[in-house]
Amino acid sequence: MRTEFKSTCCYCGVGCGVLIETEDGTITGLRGDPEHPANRGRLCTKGATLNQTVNPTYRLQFPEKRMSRGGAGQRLSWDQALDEAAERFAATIRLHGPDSVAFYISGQLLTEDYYVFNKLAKGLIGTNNVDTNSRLCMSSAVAGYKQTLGADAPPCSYADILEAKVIFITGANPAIAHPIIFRYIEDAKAANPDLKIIVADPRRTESAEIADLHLPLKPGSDIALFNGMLHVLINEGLVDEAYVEAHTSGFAALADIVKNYSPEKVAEVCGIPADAVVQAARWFGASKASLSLYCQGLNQSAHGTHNNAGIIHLHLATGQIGKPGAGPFSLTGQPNAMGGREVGGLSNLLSAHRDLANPEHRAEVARLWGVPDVPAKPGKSAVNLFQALKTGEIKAVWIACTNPAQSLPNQAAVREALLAAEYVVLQETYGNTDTADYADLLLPASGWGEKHGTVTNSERCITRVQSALQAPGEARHDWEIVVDFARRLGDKLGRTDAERLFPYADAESIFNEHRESTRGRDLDITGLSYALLESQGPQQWPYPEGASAGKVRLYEDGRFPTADGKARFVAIEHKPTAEATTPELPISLLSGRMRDQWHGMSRTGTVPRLFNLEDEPLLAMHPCDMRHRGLESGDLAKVTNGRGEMLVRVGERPGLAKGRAWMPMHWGNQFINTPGANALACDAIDPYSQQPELKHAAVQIVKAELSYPLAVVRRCASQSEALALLQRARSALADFPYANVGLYGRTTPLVVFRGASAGPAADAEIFALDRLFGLDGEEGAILYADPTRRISKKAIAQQGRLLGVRLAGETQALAWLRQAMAEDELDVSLIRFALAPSAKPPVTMVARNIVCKCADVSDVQIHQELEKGADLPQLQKSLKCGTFCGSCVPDIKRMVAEHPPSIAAAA
Ligand SMILES: Nc1nc2c(c(=O)[nH]1)N[C@H]1C(S)=C(S)[C@@H](COP(=O)(O)OP(=O)(O)OC[C@H]3O[C@@H](n4cnc5c(=O)[nH]c(N)nc54)[C@H](O)[C@@H]3O)O[C@H]1N2
Ligand SMILES: Nc1nc2c(c(=O)[nH]1)N[C@H]1C(S)=C(S)[C@@H](COP(=O)(O)OP(=O)(O)OC[C@H]3O[C@@H](n4cnc5c(=O)[nH]c(N)nc54)[C@H](O)[C@@H]3O)O[C@H]1N2
Ligand code: SF4
Ligand SMILES: [Mo]
Repeated sequence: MRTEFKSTCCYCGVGCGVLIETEDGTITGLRGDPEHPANRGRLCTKGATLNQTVNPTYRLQFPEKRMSRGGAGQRLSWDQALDEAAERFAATIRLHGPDSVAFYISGQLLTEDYYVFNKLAKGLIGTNNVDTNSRLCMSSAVAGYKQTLGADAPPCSYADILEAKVIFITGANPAIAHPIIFRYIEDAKAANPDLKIIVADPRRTESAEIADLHLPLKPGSDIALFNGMLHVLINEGLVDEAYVEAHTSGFAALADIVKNYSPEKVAEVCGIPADAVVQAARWFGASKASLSLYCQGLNQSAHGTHNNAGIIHLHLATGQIGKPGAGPFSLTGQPNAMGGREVGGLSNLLSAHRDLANPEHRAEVARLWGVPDVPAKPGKSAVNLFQALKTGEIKAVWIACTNPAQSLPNQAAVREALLAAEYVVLQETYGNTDTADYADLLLPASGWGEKHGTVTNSERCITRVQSALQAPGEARHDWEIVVDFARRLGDKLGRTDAERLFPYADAESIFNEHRESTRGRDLDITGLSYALLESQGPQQWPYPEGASAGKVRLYEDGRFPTADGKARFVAIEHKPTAEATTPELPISLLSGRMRDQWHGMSRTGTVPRLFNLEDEPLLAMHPCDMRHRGLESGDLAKVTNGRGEMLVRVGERPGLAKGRAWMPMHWGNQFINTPGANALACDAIDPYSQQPELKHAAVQIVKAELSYPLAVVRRCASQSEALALLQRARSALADFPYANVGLYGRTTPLVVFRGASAGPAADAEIFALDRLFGLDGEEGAILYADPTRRISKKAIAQQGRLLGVRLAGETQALAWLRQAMAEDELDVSLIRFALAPSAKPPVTMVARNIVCKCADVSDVQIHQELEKGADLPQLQKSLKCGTFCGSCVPDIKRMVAEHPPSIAAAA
């Protein structure tokens, strides 16, 4: 029987609703939930391919004990595994005290999962050592909101995007990182051509394409820009003095500071024209509704809290807050970073936005939980937590739903810390993340589509997530694992209250307890229940008992949750990046996201078509910086600093100013032979939020003299076959100084390997590669060799179709070959071209352009359907193009309009 379940996309903080269709327990369909307020049926590429991540190949299915780190695993029962973990944790706590253990969890857990982790550490064990990957993500936004507005609450809603007259996007690239929000920005621009969009980003990003004004400011110089804009607002009489007077404090002190931030001075500090600063300030201040959207470009900085304060100041000074289309809207990164903040899932927070430093708050939470007290001593935050593991101050760590051996900065130090730890538990959905190599005990968790509970998105909207699928093997829900462990640990510690503290039989009873903890707080959700969320759909907080709707907008009355009810200006000054560039390290390295990959790629990295945009990490550089180093697009470069090094292919990006380089954060040891961007990233932290400066590191870049390239493309019969081959192929990553492996393709999945070495590869090495990819046979083999140039190529065809190609010494054909194989176009007459030394495809091949990137539909396919007389609705039905994010619908409409009526249609 076919059933549809309501859930959410488990990727970004937009929090799109999805409908999962199943038949007899297997997933048969997926679509955007037309009734979900976040997306109204739309999905981006990642959301639209979630069904393709439901593949058990790399899933952890049973608890597993590792005899040595990275060594072979031994299957355990859940009883054995949790007893062992409880014994190890109890022994450590008995010997070294509660602060010798720690939990490092994630903004991708559901609220219920998060709640019990927090209670386990702070309520049962008595340590505040529970921190999360939100420390790498939202903690500066939390601290920025609290310093200025008094509480951690994004005051806006997505609806404000459509009502704004000026949108200021700063330190965010929503076209890539929050695609459905970007669709709203496009809609707003289409509906109101007078809408002014300003983008402040050191790079000319995909989001900057829509901007009326792009400010390519120097990395880390945002405070100077914001203070400079405030300077202009004051000088030009654009400050809303009545609002400042009635609803804020601290303005005079900041006004005094910004006297020194003339547009000319700011132009110098930020490296942008003075006119542009004035223009941005005028637009922002004179508009009826100014909305700002910001994310990691502000947060991931050693002065991230003040970056956040700086943008919020502009709203307070002009009264652009608490009204339609206006406000400082911090975009949340992870799907439930908001939920984590709500339950106090950081080492300095407590349930329901309470502060650990506040004795009353501690007493309230202790009362709610029925424990004598919660510990006062602040816990360790992410970077410090791993440093304490290294020094032995913390001895045992429980990691859940995050991959620190890739995502934390300064990987050499992080990996040393993990090796030094006495005991590492990893609670994961997948067994093949980089952190898994450092675990002593692996616990299988249920994942997307399987889990149930609640999540909160960027606009404070809570959605009930239903479980549609059975988790594979013995995987269990995260909250269940925690509750079971907590009871066993309580037992071993001789605590009689563990059963009482963790009585939950289902996620709903955890939600109900969390709900009670919010009573009377700014995020009061006492009016919500699972039943209400199910019958009436997602709801925004606050939603107190007796309410009939949540709040779309906060602070409409100008009252703020501070002692005097006034918002605060903070006296902030420009600070440079934590690490200055020097003649030895002259390039500022930025890192961030690509549209189709998610963080460490444990899920998106199993879907071939999500590699079609880029299947190899690329370091983007300015053409002058490249020329200066003798680099051309496609060359390999070595990026180094005192923390580490990385070999990476370079590409030209004129949108990047000189002296800057950019690299995606996604690739780690599962796909390349280094830990990736975080081998180099800087671990300096913000003093208030303790968020590390992941966005900026000073590096040197030199040409890597690896003149001998190798490549393999191998067609697979199914996704599972491709994933199995990909796993085996990972063993070859260590064999070449430069190497990467990944997937590619549409209906036909491919595995693609690239390597490079300084001199020609030995015959034995090449043969080993052939064998690894199943290309060592003679049958159907086509060979090409040029021994003088050490070029050797081999293709294997079966039944007139290319099965795989290995190129050594010269790999120019790789780009088109991969494309042709993915489309299954290379018939026997063309196969010989596969071995030709040419970067160009054979002339008889049809070149195609992808029109719908979400459904991966090309112009050729659309023309084929148009020939049959299809119109837009029919195209949407047959090819699914234009049915996801909708951004290609205008292009498809144009193609329909331009297509001559076919004979079939005319008849
Ligand atoms: N496709 C995809 N989407 C994602 C994710 C993903 O992994 N993949 N992850 C999600 C998560 S957890 C997060 S936190 C968000 C992140 O979302 P974003 O923050 O929007 O994305 P990033 O690419 O990390 O960085 C945003 C921009 O900050 C700019 N930037 C760097 N330094 C500075 C600076 O000093 N000042 C200014 N003004 N800008 C600067 C970068 O050039 C970059 O374009 O994305 C979420 N969405
Ligand atoms: N250089 C650089 N580094 C960065 C950033 C950057 O911009 N530049 N951005 C930072 C930011 S903003 C973030 S948010 C972090 C993200 O960094 P991570 O948290 O390390 O990223 P993920 O790969 O999403 O890790 C989540 C893990 O949880 C697993 N998982 C998924 N669902 C479940 C589940 O339901 N239960 C359990 N137990 N496990 C599950 C996934 O398989 C995955 O391995 O990276 C940070 N690191
Ligand atoms: S915008 Fe894309 S990744 Fe983000 S929640 Fe929506 S579908 Fe998922
Ligand atoms: Mo994030």
